[in-house]
Amino acid sequence: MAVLDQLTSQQAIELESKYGAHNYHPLPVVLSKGEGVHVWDVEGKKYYDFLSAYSAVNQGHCHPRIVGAMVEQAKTLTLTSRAFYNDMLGKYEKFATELFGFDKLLPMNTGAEAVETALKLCRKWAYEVKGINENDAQIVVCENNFHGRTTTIISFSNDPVARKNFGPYTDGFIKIEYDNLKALEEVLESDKNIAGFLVEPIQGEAGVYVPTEGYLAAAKALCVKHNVLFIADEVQTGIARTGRLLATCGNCSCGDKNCSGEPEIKADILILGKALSGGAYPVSAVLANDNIMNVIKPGNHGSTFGGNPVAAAVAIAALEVVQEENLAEKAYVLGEIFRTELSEFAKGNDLVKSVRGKGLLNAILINDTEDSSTAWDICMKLRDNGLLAKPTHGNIIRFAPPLVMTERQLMECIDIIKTTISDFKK
Ligand code: IF1
Repeated sequence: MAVLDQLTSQQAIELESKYGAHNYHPLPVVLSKGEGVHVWDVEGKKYYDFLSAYSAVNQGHCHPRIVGAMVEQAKTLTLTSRAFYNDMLGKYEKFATELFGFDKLLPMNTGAEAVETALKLCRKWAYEVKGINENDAQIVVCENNFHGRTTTIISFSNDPVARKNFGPYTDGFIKIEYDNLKALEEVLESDKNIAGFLVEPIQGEAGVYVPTEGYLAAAKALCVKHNVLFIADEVQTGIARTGRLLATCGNCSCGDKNCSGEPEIKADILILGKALSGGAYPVSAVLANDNIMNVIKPGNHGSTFGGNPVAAAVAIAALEVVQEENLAEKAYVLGEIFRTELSEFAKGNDLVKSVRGKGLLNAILINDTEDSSTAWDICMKLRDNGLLAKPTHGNIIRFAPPLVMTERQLMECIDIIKTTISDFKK
């Protein structure tokens, strides 16, 4: 068999199983093509994608505008390293900082790298601006967080699967309950060495856990009171997914009318990834104002690929698509329809306990024990019926389609989901 011969699904799965590390347990479907809200497997079967590569493909698969920008730039200049300037990075930094309302951007590649960057930035600020004694800084994080896979990040995870036997762990993190203001207040009042509070506006891995209304704004106010940096990990919630440009966005300059009425919860440090490139390329970023970002000096931090011209071109195009196609607005409207329809359905179906989410980041809770395979088995049936979704911890199914979906397509998908669950036999 030549290396690039066309494979069957079974052959592709066998190759990965034999030659690849077993760090994933994918749904058995082998994809070879994507366009908009659809993906196709190697046998040519077409599916609706309800994962969107964990919310990276918000702009839809292979968006021609984004791919066009990538190809054009790839033919011109791909990488200079940051040892030299390139003529795309500054344009991207200006565009993105103006859009999100920050003075500066630090470019990285993956979400975890951007989280690491934010943690380093927060600590350095704590020593050099806030005046915490060296090595004493603490960063408050939430239970059931997911921020990535590096050694430091898993040090403050409480998922045993992600953590066990990867120690020794990095110090300097205090874990409190998510969505618990009292817990945050207590820790901020009892410890003078707190530099930052790192939080996901909606906890994705924990099963699309939406905090109580007002929690984030009140948490931010507590941070302001105690001179602690509010660090928003919007790697997953960011870039229109939850029906606003950012989940922490309020009456800002993004032009999104669904923001009005909601308070803006302006992060001190904003972490973006995933959809910043529309899934075409690994692009992540940390944004902050000068009083924070200026603690970073040459040599303190960097990355060979971070800020490369292809990444810059791709990110500009990806953000332009979000604006021009009103993706925040679409996610808002479609999300309302999705939750209304499925909540109604859940009332008459024993298998679905409830539906939750914001915009097009939603999940249904399956009525079964946490360790049963029901959610997985339903996802297999959904696959058979042409819709791809993935179960997450504790019998929850996440539904996060690309935001470029039409209302008609969404109704068709809701129909597939309802029929599949109605017909499901344990
Ligand atoms: C995997 C979940 C999603 C993230 C937040 C940082 C990162 C992520 C809030 C790191 C990444 C992913 C990675 C993915 C599974 C996944 C995920 F199920 F674990 F929770 F999206 F829902 N901050 N999330 O959600 O970004 O380094 O991966 O670019 O396979 O591990 P990354």
